[in-house]
Amino acid sequence: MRPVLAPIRWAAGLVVVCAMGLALRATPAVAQGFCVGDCSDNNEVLVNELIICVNIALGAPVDTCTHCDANGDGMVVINELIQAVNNALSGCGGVVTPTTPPVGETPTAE
Ligand SMILES: [Ca+2]
Ligand SMILES: [Ca+2]
Repeated sequence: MRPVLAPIRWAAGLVVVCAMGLALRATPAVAQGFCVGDCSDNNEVLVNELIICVNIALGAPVDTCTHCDANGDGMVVINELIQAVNNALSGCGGVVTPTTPPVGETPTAE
């Protein structure tokens, strides 16, 4: 990959994640006793923490911020990025177990 493409790839990924977070805006999600995406453990998710999570999803080491990895499987995938974005938008106040909608149902906004 040419170096000039890396920032474009990163920005495109962040835009996609933010758009999905807005589309699926839901109750704040806290899994495993921590707020997903809250790398600094201060009960809020900031843009720099979302960037860290996106970077982990793109291949950075997960130990950069283990709070991006909601299920502790050593990877950060799209649903975890969405949780982090939702927590950034709505706060870390709720205690909700991540769920997957039943087959045939689509997530609803609010
Ligand atoms: Ca934080
Ligand atoms: Ca994970």
